[in-house]
Amino acid sequence: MRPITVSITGAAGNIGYALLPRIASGAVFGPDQPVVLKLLEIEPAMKALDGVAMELYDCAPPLLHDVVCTSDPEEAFGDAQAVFMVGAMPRGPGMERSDLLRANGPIFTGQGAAIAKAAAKDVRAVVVGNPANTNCLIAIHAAKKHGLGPEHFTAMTRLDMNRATAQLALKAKAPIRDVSHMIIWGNHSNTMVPDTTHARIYGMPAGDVINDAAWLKDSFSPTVQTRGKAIIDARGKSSAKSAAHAAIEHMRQLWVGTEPGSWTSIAVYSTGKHYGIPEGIVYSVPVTCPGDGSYRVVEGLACSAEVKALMKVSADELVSEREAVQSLL
Ligand code: NAX
Repeated sequence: MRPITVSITGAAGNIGYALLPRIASGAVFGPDQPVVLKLLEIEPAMKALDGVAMELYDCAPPLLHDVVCTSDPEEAFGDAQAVFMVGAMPRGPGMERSDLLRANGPIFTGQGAAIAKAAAKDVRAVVVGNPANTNCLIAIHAAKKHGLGPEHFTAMTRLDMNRATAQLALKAKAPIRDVSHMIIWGNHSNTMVPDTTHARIYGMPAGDVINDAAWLKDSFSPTVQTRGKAIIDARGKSSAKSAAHAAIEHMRQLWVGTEPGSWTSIAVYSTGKHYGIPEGIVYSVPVTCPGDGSYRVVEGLACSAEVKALMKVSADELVSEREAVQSLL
C-alpha cells in the first residue's frame, strides 16, 4: 500500500510524544496503512525533536515508512493528507486568554497558509493547540486566501466528549461502551456545554438511568468543564495521553467514519445554518462522518431553553475571541 503523509506540529511536546507512536502503529489510519510522518517544531526544540524521532524509530513500528524533522512549515505540510496542529505557545503567568490568542494567532496564519500551499488538496487538519477553536478560525482564514476551504479544518473537542462520556459511565456504574450520544457544544473552554439531553446509557436516556438532576447540573458539567485544570493540579502537567487519544479518535472518525447511528463532537466552521450558531466562528457540534474526510452536522436535535442559553454564552465568547484576532482574519 502507498504510504500516506501525516504532519504533526509541536511534535516534540507532551502531546506529540504520546501521539507519534500511536499514529505509527496504525491507530488512526488502520493496521495496513504505512505512514510518512513529517514533524514540525520551532528551532529551539529541534534537538528534542531529534530525540523524539530516535525513540520513534526505536519502537520499530512496521508501518513507519519515513520521518522528516523540520522547522519549515511548507516542508512539514508537503503533500500531507492529515495534519495534527498541536504546537502552540503555552499560556504564561499573568497572560489573559486574549493575550494567548494574540500570541498564537501568527502561528496559525502562517501554518494555515502553508497547509493551503503545500498539503494535498484533500488534506484534513485538526487543531489541538489552544485556544483551539479560534486558532482554527485563524488557520481557516489564512488557508482561504490560498484557495483551501473551511471544511478542511476542524478543532478538537473530542477530549471533552470523552471526559463527559466516562463521567456518565462512572456515575451509572456502566461500562463506557454502553454510553453514547454525548454532545459538546461550543468552545473548548469553561463555557463549553456538555449536553446529556440525547446521551444514552444501555440505549436508554442517560438522565433516566442516572436519575439525579442535581448531580448532572452541579457536579457533572463543572467536572467536565474544568477537567484540564484538575489534571494539571493532580499530575503537575497538562493532559497528554488523553489529549493524544482524543486527537487520534477525532482524525480516525473523519478518516474511517462514525459508526452507524452514532455521532461525535467536533468543532467546525459555522455556516450560520444550524442551531442559531452565528456564522463564521468555529463551534463544537455533533457530527456524523461518512469516512471520506468530510462531516455532516446532525440536524434537528431538540435543545432545551437552558441548553440554548448556555450555547449562546459559548457562542458569545467565540464571537469576542474573533473580535480579539480580527486583524489576523
Ligand atoms: P507542549 O508545550 O508540551 O508542546 C507544545 C510544542 O509546540 C512545543 O514543543 C513547542 O516547541 C511547539 N511549538 C510552539 N510553537 C510552535 C510553532 N510555531 N510551530 C511548531 N511547533 C511549535 O504542549 P502540549 O502539552 O503538547 O499541548 C499542546 C497544545 O495542546 C497546547 O496549546 C495545549 O493547551 C493544547 N491542548 C488542547 C486540548 C484540547 O482538548 N483541544 C487538550 C490538551 C491540551 O491542553
